[in-house]
Amino acid sequence: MEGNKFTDQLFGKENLTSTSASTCRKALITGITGQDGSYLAEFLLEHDYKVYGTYRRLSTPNFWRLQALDIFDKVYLIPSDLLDSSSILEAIEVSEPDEIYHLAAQSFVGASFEQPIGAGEITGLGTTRVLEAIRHLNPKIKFYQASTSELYGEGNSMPQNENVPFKPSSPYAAAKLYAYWITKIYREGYGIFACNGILFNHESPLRGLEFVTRKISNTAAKIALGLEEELVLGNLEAKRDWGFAPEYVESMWLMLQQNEPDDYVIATNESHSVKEFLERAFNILNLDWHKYVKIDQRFLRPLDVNFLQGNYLKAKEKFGWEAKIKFGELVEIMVKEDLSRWERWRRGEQFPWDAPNYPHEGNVLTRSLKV
Ligand code: NDP
Ligand code: GDR
Repeated sequence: MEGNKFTDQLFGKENLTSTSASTCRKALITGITGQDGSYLAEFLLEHDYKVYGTYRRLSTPNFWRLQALDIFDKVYLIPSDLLDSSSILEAIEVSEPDEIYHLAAQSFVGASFEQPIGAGEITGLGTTRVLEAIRHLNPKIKFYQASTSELYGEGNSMPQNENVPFKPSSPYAAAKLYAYWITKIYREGYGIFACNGILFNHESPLRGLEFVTRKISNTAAKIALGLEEELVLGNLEAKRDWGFAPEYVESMWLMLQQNEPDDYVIATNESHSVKEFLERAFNILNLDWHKYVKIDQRFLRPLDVNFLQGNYLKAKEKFGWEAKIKFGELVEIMVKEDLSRWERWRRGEQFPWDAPNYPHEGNVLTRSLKV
């Protein structure tokens, strides 16, 4: 098998405890339809895994990311919902995985203020449902939990590493805190090989449109082409440690290849504000963002996290992971891809892509988004 160039160069095969991934191992990804799920599926396929993924039955199919990466026909799909334990049991029984990457969650922090109970049920308890299924069916399955920098919350010491205490600031983060601890509890209590990847924000052209980076890259591209007139945002001062998603999913895999299960921060150790993202995105398009951006209280959260920056030294020392694509290049990748998509759309091309079907935010109503 030809190894993945990025991983082989960066990490060296000597860091891997098990095989060089040449035998056909099986992985189950919960949330394979999401940004990380689809990139991880691509990565694991490149490493000769047989890849299974869970998806929710929806009235309209949502496989555009798998189609965009041209792997839709290469993965096995299993219907399953985190609210339904029996469907999780079934997914594990059907796939008999060596590794489970638990990525499924209600992942939008803003929405967790609107649906706090769902956040707890899906993002929190959903993790226990998967771990319980592992405990009952096969405790030898390795488990990756998608933990998050949101655990650190507001007003913490910085840059944040694995020893900084958590102070969650949203229902999402509170649910993820529960999931973080239940992962440790199953590791220490039942000997399950379970790892928390504490990943800081990671973005890509496959990012959901409600997240601020893709909202900016997509709307800026439309403005440049005369398809949109303004971009309405909330807190421009918030700072995040933004990396590139395809690099981050590799760290998930690396965590599960170590001798012992552990928890790791994955980040770039750089922090930039939403305003800096705006500036960079509009500059790439030769536009002045001040002319197009409006601030609306409706996009402010009841609580927000204003500063995140991750110290990933442990992951670097343990398995050589390091982000290559930093802020400036990340913005450029996203803006150029959204621009190219809208240009192709104007030419009448059809390809897997979410934006044309996305509702205009002016049409979306919630308590905080009341007009
Ligand atoms: P996405 O929102 O793109 O994907 C989330 C996935 O979860 C989708 O496949 C979604 O399915 C699925 N899902 C949602 N609710 C349920 C449910 N009730 N039952 C089963 N599946 C469900 O998120 P990302 O790919 O960006 O993130 C992956 C994970 O990593 C999430 O847990 C997120 O919280 C966490 N994380 C993400 C970071 C980031 O910056 N991206 C940083 C740190 C952590 P559907 O397509 O049907 O909606
Ligand atoms: P985040 O990402 O909350 O960090 O969670 P998001 O892109 O939603 O917000 C980042 C920051 O930008 C500010 N902001 C806006 N956000 C959105 N979505 N829309 C706006 O119009 C807007 N204006 C300003 C926000 O207030 C915030 O401060 C992401 C998710 O992927 C989580 O699942 C993951 O755990 C964390 O990253 C790490």
